[in-house]
Amino acid sequence: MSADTFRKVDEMKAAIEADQPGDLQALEQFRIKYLGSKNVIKVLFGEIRNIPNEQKKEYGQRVNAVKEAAEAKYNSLKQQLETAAEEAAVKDIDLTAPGEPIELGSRHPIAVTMNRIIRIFERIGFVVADDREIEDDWHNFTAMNTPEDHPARDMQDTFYLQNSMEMLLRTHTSSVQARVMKHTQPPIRIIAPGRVYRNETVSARSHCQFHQVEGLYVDENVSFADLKQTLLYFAREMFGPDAQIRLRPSYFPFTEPSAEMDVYLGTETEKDYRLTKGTGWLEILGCGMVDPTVLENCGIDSTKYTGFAFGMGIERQALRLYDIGDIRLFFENDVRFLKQFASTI
Ligand code: 2NL
Repeated sequence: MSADTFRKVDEMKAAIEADQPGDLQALEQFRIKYLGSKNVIKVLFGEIRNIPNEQKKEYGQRVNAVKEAAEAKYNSLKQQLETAAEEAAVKDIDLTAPGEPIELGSRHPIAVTMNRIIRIFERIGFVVADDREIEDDWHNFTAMNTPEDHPARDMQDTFYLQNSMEMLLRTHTSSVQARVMKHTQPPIRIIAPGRVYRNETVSARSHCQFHQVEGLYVDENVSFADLKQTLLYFAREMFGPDAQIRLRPSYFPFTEPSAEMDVYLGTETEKDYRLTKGTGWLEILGCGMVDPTVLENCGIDSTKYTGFAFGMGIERQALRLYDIGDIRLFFENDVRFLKQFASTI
C-alpha cells in the first residue's frame, strides 16, 4: 500500500518533468494544475495519513521536493516565455516606418487676447490671481458695496444656484480680488482674468458667458494719477505707441470717483469707423478709485491705504483684434472657426 503511494509521488515528479508548456497560456495551465489552490500535489500531501509512522518523514520530504521542482520549473519557464513574447512583439515593429503625425491644436482667440493683456500688466508688477466661478453673495455683491436693491442682484440679471439664493455664478472677477484682500495686506497689485456670467439674451453682440480682466492696486498714497498713467501704458502696449486715451466720468458701486476709458482708433479704416460709430473713440474699460467701504469690507484700513481698480471685457477686444462679427462664435467650439487661429500664439 505505502509502496503504491510512494510510486504516485515518483509518477507526479516524472509528469512535471515531462510537461513542457510552450507558451504563457500553457504555462498558466501548468501553474493551476501544480501550484494553484486546488493543485494535484495537495492530494499527495493528503495521503500522508495512510503512511506508516516510520515512513512519514521520508514521504513528506519527497512530496515537498516534487512541489519545489514544480515551483522552480514554473519560475524559470515564466521568465523564458515572457522574454520570448517580448522579443516576438518587438520583432514585428518596423523601426523605419514614418511616425503618426501629431495634430497641432491652436489657442482660442479669447485666450490669446487675454494672455496679451496679462503679459502687459505683468511687466509692471501685477500678479495673476485666480479663484472659483461659483461664488457666494458676499464676495460677489456685498463686499463690492452693491446694495440689496441693485438691479445686478436681480434674478433676471444673475444666475443663482437652484437650491440657494446665497450661491451664484460670479458676475465679475472682483470676487477674486475681494478674496485676495481678505487674506493679504497691502501692497496688493493683482490682475484677475477669468470667465464670468450674466443672465442675458444671447445675440451677436452679447452672451450669457464672457471673459474679463480686472486689476487692483492697493498701497499707501495710490492716486488717480497712478491709475491714469497705468491705463495709458496699457493702451499704448495694446493698441500701439501713438494710442490716445480719454477718461469719462461714470458710476460703479465699488469705486469713487469712477470713469470709463476710451481709446482713440481714428476713423480712417472702414472697420474703425464702424466700430467707433464714426467718433474714432472705442470704449474699452471701466475704472476708478476703490471705494473705502470696499477696502474696509475686506479688512483693509482705509485711513492708511488707497487703491485703484479697473475692469475690462475681453470679447469686444478680441472681436476687434480679429475682425470677427459675432460673439457667439467664441463659444460654439466649431473647429472650422478655431482652426483659423492656428498661427496665433
Ligand atoms: C466694467 C467695469 C470695473 C472694477 C471693475 C473693482 C474691483 C475691486 C474694487 C473695486 Cl476689488 N473695483 N473693479 C472697478 C471699476 C470698474 O469694471 O465695465 N467692467 C467690464
